Amino acid sequence: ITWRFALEEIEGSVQHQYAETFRAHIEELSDGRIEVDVFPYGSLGTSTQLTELARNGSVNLAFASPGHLADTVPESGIFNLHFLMPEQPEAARQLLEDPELISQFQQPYQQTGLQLLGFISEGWMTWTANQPLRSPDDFQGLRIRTMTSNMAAEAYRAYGAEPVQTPYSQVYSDLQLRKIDGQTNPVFAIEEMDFHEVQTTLTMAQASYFVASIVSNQQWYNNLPEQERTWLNEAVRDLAEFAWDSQEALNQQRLERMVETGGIQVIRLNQEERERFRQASLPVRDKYLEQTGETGRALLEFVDGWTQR
Ligand code: 6CS
Repeated sequence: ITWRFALEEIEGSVQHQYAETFRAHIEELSDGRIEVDVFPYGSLGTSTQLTELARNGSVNLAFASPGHLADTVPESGIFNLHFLMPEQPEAARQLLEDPELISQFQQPYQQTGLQLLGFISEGWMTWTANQPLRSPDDFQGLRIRTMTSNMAAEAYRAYGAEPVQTPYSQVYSDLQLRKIDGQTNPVFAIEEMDFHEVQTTLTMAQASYFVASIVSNQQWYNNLPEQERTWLNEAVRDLAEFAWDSQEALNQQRLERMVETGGIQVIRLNQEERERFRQASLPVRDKYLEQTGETGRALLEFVDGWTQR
């Protein structure tokens, strides 16, 4: 038996490390009966296309980042909101693993033919440009590339930017050709996609975590023999801690590498600077509620509750 697992990231990435570990774990649990075929980003298409492949069953498993997915599953757009998740890494990890959170999301995912298996974080989103981005003033008219969903763009429109929504594979050349001024991603991704070659400055605002969902085709999931479904759920649960630790390590290593090679200047915002962004980000929550209604309100309250603990 072979399970096909599609990734939104290239070899060596957080998603790739996850998938390779998942593959080994499933093979072990099933005593070699189940093999996992991993497809790194590239041949199968953009994130949005991967989601289509998961919905129509061409692949069994896929990563689906809310930054792209929110146009299909509006509720998932909550992860595009800034200054919402708990800032402490341990709290953020526990929130993402909370079965109550997963179950609140289940129906919105299922409506599109996807079974949500879990969330992982890939670290803080950072901002790159050819200038520091210390306040919303620095964002005025900035053509910043965001992931393709509207919610992903709204977060930056609120700062005064002119977001450009494009697939991941297009970002490097758009930066190089100066079609865009900046982009936003976790550190590891900036390094592996070589964005630091075409950007001078990396600003760390700790405004939002990059969150990805792990999904499967819903019908495939429902039709799995019970034993296999158990292994699948077990593997996702068992890998949660690994996922968190591996993204932390990868982000750390690659930041050091970029700084050492003089690839990019790093700026960390202080609390006062962050507060200005937080204030500017708040109206985006209403946009989220407009698109998600009661389900969205419940999710927002749930996440807020975690943050205020
Ligand atoms: O920026 C993007 O589009 C992509 N970034 C990461 C880190 N993972 C997948 C996503 O598609």
